[in-house]
Amino acid sequence: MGLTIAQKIIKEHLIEGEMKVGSEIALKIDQTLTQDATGTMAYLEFEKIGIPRVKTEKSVAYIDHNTLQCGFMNADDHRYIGSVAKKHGIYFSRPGNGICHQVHLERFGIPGKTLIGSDSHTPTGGGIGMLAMGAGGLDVAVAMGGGAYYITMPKMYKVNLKGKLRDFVSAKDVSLEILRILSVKGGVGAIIEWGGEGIKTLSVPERATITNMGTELGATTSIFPSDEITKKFLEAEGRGKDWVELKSDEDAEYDKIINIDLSSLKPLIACPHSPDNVVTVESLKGTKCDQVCIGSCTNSSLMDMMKVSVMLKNKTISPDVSLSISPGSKQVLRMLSDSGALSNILASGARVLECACGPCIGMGFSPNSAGVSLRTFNRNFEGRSGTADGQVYLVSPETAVASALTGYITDPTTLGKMPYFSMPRKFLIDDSAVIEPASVEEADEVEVLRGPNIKPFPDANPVTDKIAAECVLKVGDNITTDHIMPAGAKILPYRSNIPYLSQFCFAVCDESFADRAKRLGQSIIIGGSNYGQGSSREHAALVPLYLGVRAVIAKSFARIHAANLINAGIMPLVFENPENYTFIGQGDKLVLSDIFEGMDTGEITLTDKTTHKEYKLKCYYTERQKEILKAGGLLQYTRGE
Ligand code: MIC
Ligand code: SF4
Repeated sequence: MGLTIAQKIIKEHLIEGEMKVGSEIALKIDQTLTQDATGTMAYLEFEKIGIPRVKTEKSVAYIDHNTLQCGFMNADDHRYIGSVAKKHGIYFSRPGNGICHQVHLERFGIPGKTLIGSDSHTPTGGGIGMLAMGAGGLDVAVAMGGGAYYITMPKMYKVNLKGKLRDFVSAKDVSLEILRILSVKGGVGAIIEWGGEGIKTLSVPERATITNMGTELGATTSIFPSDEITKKFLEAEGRGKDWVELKSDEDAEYDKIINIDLSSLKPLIACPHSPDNVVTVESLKGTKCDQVCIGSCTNSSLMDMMKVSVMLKNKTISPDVSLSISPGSKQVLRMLSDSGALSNILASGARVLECACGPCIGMGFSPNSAGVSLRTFNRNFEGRSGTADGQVYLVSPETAVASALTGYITDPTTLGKMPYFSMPRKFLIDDSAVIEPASVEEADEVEVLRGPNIKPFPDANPVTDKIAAECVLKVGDNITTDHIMPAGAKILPYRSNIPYLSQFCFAVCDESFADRAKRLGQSIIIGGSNYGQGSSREHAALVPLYLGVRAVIAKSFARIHAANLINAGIMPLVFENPENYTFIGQGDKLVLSDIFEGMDTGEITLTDKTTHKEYKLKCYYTERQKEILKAGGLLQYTRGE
């Protein structure tokens, strides 16, 4: 049997395990990336592991999330990351250089290599044929130290594209279409390979928009072949020598095949508050909008910005709309500026923000009360924009501009013909904002600079044979890590201060959660399906650990979050019969017994002392995961404590 692209890369990087769907495999990791909001924790963990220099081929630390500096915290964290990177062999991308995924694609990604990043949108690298996955900070720290990355061998899905996108319909609409088809759970446990004749019409940045948003499907990652188009992109970046061809075998087998005709796609829009809540833009036409934001790691490439520029040329945005534009990288911004395209944007009345995540993570530019905000981003979870009742819709850059001009949700295909623009054959190369690490000889002299905002890790809490604890919180389906550990400009600066962060845990669902959990000392959470979807932030596990959460029992879990729970020493457990979720109430006294035996048999008994009922729970831990849980987490396990 032939192999898919992902299977070929996995085979080449396999350290342990069998390439059998559902079994645990260990992969050699060639490259890592971190961003600042998860990076401080990842580097503190790396320091604890105690390896002097990274063992990867390339590791890069980006500053792109926490760029508003209201007080010393973020600036201190930037300084810490810059110094720790210099000491341990990591390249440092300074604030202003751009969003990690955009810059990594431009300057560092290599087809056929493995990449893990402490950010869930790391699969953006799949746009040039990397096997790129989001991971918890601790997993990235271990990989930097030369350790393997463990995943469950995924299923393989294939999306075949045919035809060609019409004017004003773009890669973002392809992402929304696949979300409409599969939903935010539809990619769980799978790698999505994109192929078919239609991919020849998509440039690398367009492919990267699609692999970026594959994260919203819950997929392990998404990948495109590395072909002539990839080669041209790398050549334009002055990195033609990094190109290798990658394609699946003719007789590769897939668990699911989906066909999409690009020619028949219409502009789509994801309504509040989920990326799979997709309808046609046409169906919402005439809805008034207050704010439009263009940028984020999904739609901030030069191509996206050029489209925006030509559509805005000689036009002024609606006086009722506030429009922000954040180019994805310094390369993009300089090219916009040098070509004169930036001028159209500025003249239109748009506000140009720095090359960073910005509004996507609530780092400024929150909408007005109950404001309708159209964003070219990838997530519209409730409250994420920083305005609790903000109504965030996800759209393409084309729909964003059309709506900013009219002041109403507007289908861009009604605007006639897309104005002409051309893409340069060579990109402007300026790596001056990437600081090289110190040489091995000089590394000892580098001082790591720590600010007062760095607080110690929560204490490990090794799993015991019996856990008796109250159900402190019961939540529904599709709970995101933004519910568990919200982000935003006010909270993000405390990513290295778990005690401070803890007061905001689950505040979106229940403001009393943190106090109640603390008072109980130890507790259990009950969740629905796809618990922990969204970001890779390990804080969504470390903060509950700090608050005494010992286990989360849910109908199902999102991949990265389940791994983060285990890494933090918290047991993720799954209802054998999902209907039993209904019978357990918040406040019930729960007992998990004979846990060690249950970990071996894969079945643990839960007794609800309040209702006097018993339920069977499933756990699918590998030998390694059992040891991690018994050690109280991956850090303790790695250090042999
Ligand atoms: C996000 O888009 O939610 C983030 C912020 O980039 C996160 C990482 C984080 O929480 O720091 C992600 O996607 O992993
Ligand atoms: Fe940054 Fe938003 Fe992308 Fe996360 S999704 S990396 S916050 S731009």
